Amino acid sequence: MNEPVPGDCPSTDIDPFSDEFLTDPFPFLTELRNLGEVFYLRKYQVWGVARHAQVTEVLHNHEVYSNAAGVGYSNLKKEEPWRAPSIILEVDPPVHTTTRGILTKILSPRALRELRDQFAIEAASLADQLITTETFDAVTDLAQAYILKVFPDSLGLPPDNRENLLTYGGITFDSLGPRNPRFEAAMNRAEQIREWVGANCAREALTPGGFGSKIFEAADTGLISEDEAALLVRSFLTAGVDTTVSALGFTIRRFAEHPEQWDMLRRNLSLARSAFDEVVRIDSPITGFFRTTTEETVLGSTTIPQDQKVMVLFSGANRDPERWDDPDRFDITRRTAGHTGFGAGIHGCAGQMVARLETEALLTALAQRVTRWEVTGPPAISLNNTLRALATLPVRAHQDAHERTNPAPV
Ligand code: OVM
Repeated sequence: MNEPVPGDCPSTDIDPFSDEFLTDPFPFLTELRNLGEVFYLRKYQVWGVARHAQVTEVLHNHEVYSNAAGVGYSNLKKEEPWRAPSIILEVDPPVHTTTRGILTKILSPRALRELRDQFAIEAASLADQLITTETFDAVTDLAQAYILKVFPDSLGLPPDNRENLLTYGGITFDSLGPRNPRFEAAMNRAEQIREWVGANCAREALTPGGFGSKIFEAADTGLISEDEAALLVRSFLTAGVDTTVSALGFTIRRFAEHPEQWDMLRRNLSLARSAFDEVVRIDSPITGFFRTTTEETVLGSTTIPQDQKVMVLFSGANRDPERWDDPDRFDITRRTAGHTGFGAGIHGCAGQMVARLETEALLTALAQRVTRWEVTGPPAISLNNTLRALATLPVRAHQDAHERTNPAPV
């Protein structure tokens, strides 16, 4: 094999797929940023970027930094992929241009307007139910319960066995890492779920009016084939559940830690949107994706050869002190534009408007009912090669009577 020579590029033994890194990546991300504009991850023989400037530079140059070899560690052009590659994420233009165009239309703010009321109804109903329980798990009872209701409903999926979506998302995000025990365990789970996923991407499974049937309408006009429509539906199943569940879990933890921010939201519900983006910035559900160089290129002062994997650490860019004032501070009034929690460039999250709409509805319903959050037991982090999330967060949702009628003054 033709080993790349790192030259004067700093290199490191930090392992972004180790338990220690996944448990608390932030000290490691600081180290990686401090190494330089580009670094070389010795254990995996790949390059990496963790500063905001280089992360955005890579993400905005899709011609040199390609997605067609996959966004994980393994090179899909050299290794047998475990599933058919995504026709929106794991491709470059011009294929990407067509599929992205279809999703952009289906997920436009205008198309999403009609979902707002439905999300608000479901959010209010869940919030009402949760406050009668008072103590619950913010991950399973709140984040998962809500997303597994509203997202598959919008897609048009049948109501049964929706927990499989969490399993499938977890498998896919683990599969983007190296072949470590987490990857192998994911492959073992994949077999049991393949058939269910296939069946739920089919035209017959999807109720009219949902995102899924709108994708099949694009097949009816000849823009994509029937098989491609099913693959695009699969992207919704993959990307739309674990990601928002993760963000919601972190949201509740952040507000439990920062009651003054919760008070601020309660006094001004229009902050729900920026609060969610601030969580996506500071907690970055997706740690990072890879790109693959299509030619020899210079990044910072490093020459990277052709056909090399580059790990793009969204979470590093999102805490870069060169870009953000006091980056570790949770501030729901922060101007979060430019965060890379949804990626950036042509592959920037296609579903981010849905995610914002979902979380805005739930945060609003909760802020109207809950006066403060108390964490009542140890939270646990779930270890996944790519997706950072809480596995559990036991909480009490307080509804102090005096505060409910008379919120604290500013
Ligand atoms: C897809 C896909 C897969 C993983 C992640 C993702 C966050 C999308 O299948 O298109 O977006």
